[in-house]
Amino acid sequence: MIHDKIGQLSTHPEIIANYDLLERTGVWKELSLFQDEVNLLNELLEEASKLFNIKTVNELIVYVGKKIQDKFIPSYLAFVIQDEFYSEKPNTTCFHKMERIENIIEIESFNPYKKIFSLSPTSITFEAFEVLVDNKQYTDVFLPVQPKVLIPLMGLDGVYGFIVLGKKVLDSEYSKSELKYMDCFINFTSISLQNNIHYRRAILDVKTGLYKHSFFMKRLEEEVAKIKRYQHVISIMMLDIDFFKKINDVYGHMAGDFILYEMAKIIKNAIRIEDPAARFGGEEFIVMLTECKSENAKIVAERIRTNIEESVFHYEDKEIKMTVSIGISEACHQNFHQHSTLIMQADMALYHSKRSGRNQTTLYQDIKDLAENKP
Ligand code: GH3
Ligand code: MG
Ligand code: MG
Repeated sequence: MIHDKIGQLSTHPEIIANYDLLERTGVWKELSLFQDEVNLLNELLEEASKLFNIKTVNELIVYVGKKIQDKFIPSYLAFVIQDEFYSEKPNTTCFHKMERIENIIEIESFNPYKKIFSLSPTSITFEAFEVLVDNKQYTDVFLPVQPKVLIPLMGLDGVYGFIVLGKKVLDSEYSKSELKYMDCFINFTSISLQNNIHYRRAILDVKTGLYKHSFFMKRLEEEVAKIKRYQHVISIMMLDIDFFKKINDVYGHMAGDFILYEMAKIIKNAIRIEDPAARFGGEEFIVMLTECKSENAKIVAERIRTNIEESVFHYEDKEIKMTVSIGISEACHQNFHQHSTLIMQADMALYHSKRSGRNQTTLYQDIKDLAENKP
């Protein structure tokens, strides 16, 4: 390494004999600056390989937050990131004195900041930012974190977010070299963030934030393969919104999309975090409940169904009521089914719910004989 070479050279007898000359001509100083730069680049390369291996946005925020705080000791630090692409409201994470704190920055929409950083995609002091934006509504929101510098997180798609550095604990200014280091470090952070966001976009449905059909099917196949080997049991819940077409016809497609998003929220809130839920098709959802027999899946399904039935969806000035029909199938060690059969059975149960008047849950088990006797 260059660093080691400089170290070895400095002990060479001829160099020691001419030390004064090297000192007077400034060669030593230049070499030590060069050495510092090499050290910094090595540190950044190490950081890059760590950053690129981080799997989630949350882990990335925690890692980068710790690094920045260790190195620069800002009083406050905030991350504003729009990773939930189906919502305009960005996610904000704040730190104070090395600790994560409750959010103290309230931003309703990321769009104005997206426009500002698209025009000026580099780090900027807060004072310059205030002049550039010239609208207190968009700048005063940062005052609780005593902002000094804002650094955008840029990617192929434009701005994904930005970091707000609060003033230093010791109140000194950020030096040029600190800001230069930060720029490189944040460039790597942006690439990692971009990878994370694009991966999520590849597997999540844009209108609901639930998994896409393709990702769900892969997970289902994997889980089905484990059933026999590990004596697992899984249930599949298929949901279809009742008379959804009417919503589009009466209130328009945007109202329909809003209902899809709200339904997805209700479904997600009712299931365990490890159980994948997906948008199966237009207004159909599917959930895989792992280690869950169909009787227990029915309890979850009924919770979702009644929650939807009792909800009033407020879209603009309209109050909309909805219901869903649900079908459930189960596979276990003794009663094994391939994933395609499981889906077909959940589908049959769902259509039984539809035919029997909608707004109800059916277990495939309960209609099995009926279904098997069908021509
Ligand atoms: P049923 O109770 O029998 O399920 O009736 P339904 O009206 O829900 O069923 P149908 O299959 O006739 O209509 C589904 C509708 O879902 C038709 C289509 O316009 C709508 N749809 C599908 N995808 C989307 C979407 O992404 N957004 C909106 N707004 N509507 C969608
Ligand atoms: Mg349908
Ligand atoms: Mg429907």
